[in-house]
Amino acid sequence: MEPIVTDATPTFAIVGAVNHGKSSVVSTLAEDDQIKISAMPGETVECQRFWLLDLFVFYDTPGFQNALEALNELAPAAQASEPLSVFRQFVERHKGEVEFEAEYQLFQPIIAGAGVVYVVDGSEPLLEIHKAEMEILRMTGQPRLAIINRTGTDDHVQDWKRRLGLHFNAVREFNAHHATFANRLELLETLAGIEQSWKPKLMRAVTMVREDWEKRLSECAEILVNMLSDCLTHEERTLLQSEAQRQSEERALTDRFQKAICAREANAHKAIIKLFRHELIKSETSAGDLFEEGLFSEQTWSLFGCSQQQLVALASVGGAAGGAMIDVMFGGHSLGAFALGGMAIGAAGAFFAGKTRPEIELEMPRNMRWLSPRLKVAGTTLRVPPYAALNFPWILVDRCIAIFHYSIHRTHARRDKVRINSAEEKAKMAKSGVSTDHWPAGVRRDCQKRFTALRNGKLAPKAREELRELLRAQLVAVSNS
Ligand SMILES: Nc1nc2c(ncn2[C@@H]2O[C@H](COP(=O)(O)OP(=O)(O)O)[C@@H](O)[C@H]2O)c(=O)[nH]1
Ligand SMILES: [Mg+2]
Repeated sequence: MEPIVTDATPTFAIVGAVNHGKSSVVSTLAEDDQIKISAMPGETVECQRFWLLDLFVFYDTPGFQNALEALNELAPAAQASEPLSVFRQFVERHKGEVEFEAEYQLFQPIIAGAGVVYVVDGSEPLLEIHKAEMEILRMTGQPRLAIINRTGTDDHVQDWKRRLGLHFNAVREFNAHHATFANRLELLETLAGIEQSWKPKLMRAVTMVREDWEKRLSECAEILVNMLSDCLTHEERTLLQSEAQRQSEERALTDRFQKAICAREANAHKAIIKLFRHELIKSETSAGDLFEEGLFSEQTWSLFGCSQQQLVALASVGGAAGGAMIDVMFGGHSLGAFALGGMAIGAAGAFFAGKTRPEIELEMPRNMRWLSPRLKVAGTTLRVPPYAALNFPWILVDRCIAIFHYSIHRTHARRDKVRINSAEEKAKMAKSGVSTDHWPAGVRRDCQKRFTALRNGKLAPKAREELRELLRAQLVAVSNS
């Protein structure tokens, strides 16, 4: 849906030489990955309007086509009391002409009052034609910012900087493919500073962009809490039809359990991606999994979540968790005394609280548990109880953090295929210290308490809010990383 923008909405025309990254800069600033970007020059043939919320308008333009000729004709603007009127006459004179088609397009928003953002590729050399472009833009008299965006490895940045400094109110380096939210905000703040009379309005808009981001982080934390609450309490039941079919029914039930959890997790991932306005991040499988490795794969369990040592430390947090865990470990046999011993977790305990995925257990109907298979009768209920593995919530959280980390670090200028490799993404998260095994131990303990409460179905609204706040603070840390 188009936001409501008015003539008073701060507006900028993104101009520059063809193929220097104009559309890429617009995509990144407007968080729009549907804008046409191409290695082929001349893809953008007319001005197109894009928005960042209802706070900024950006015109993507075709760039210059015939700057040297245009400069000759526009020279009187340098002395004119109202320079834009010279541009207006130029546009009227050349309407429909092939020679100045691009200039005709790109001057339109500027004549209407837009500020100018001139995008140059710092990996390309500075040519005479670019000097003409800069001169034309200077003559508009409109507030002007220059952005140096490098698309290749060659480095002509210093040449560009020296020259741009003569013609523009501000010059900034900006990488359309790798800019973080902080980089974007900084650029918008710079835009706000280039014209005194625009500053109050633009700074208000910048504040609102920041608030919108914070709101999105809170919403993301809410997505996590909801997913955890569903996944940690989910169970499946079925009526056992006949003893003969018990094995296949058990298999079908655990399968159903696994699918339901995976679908719930995939929904959370989708919601996060949507929150950060990515259309190109989508699953290629019908199961909706964005990772190459599924939630219940051994690789996922060895990579994500907490370390073995951290899990052992967490096993005693939150009351019954340790006991419940060990109970499940021994197939539901009551080992209360053993559990109360708490930390007496041996090799088997370490397995359950470890980096290997424990089996999904099936609960035998109470009255049948001690009967011999021969005596078990049809008509009883089979149940997969909520999955008690200690690392389970941590793996869910860690994978969501991975999706979040990927989404906020992938700018909307990227058009390459999405491929989330668990090992690669986890390594990136670890490097910036944001995966759950890098969280402060106190935060992990605080979260663990709430996970236990969630599992017991006792998470009061207050505790839920506390968990959301704990997770939100970690998302802020990821966002700042
Ligand atoms: N590696 C890299 N490539 C970029 C960057 N910005 C633009 N490009 C590439 O440069 C080419 C031209 O970009 P585009 O935005 O369409 O330029 P425009 O013609 O000025 O609108 C495309 O192939 C982009 O993928 C960048 O920051 N990094
Ligand atoms: Mg373009």
